[in-house]
Amino acid sequence: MSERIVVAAALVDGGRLLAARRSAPADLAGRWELPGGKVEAGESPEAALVRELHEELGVAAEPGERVPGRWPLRAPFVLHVWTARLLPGSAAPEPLEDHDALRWLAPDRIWDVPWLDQDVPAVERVIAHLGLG
Ligand code: 9L3
Ligand code: MG
Repeated sequence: MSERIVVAAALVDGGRLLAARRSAPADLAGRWELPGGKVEAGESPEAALVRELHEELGVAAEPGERVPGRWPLRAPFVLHVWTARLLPGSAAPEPLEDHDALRWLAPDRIWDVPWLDQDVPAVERVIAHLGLG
């Protein structure tokens, strides 16, 4: 079976990382993630990231670079992470679908929230990659 990529954003603003609390599905609800979703057929990962951030958070964002690494999710999905920033004039993020809370986490607060198990190693890599903390 071929792998399917789920893209997630390390969205950073003023040195703080955005975390989103999932409201669905039930087994993931209440846990925090880097927001994003599945890359659709014929779509680039960067385009998927921009689309997902617009759909889920109502923001206009710009992808930066890929954070090295790949983290297995439920097969056939694999998590890839990209840095991202809000474009000037973007709306502030709001939890429009799949989330019920958002937090901008300062480096010393990043482990205050219960991240999804699969996101923990990705967040560790984000911190190292961005030199947060
Ligand atoms: N997932 C895990 N960590 C993340 C994201 C964005 C997604 N940071 C998992 C949750 C779902 C699957 O990937 O099982 C697809 O994500 P979505 O399309 O429901 O956001
Ligand atoms: Mg999603």
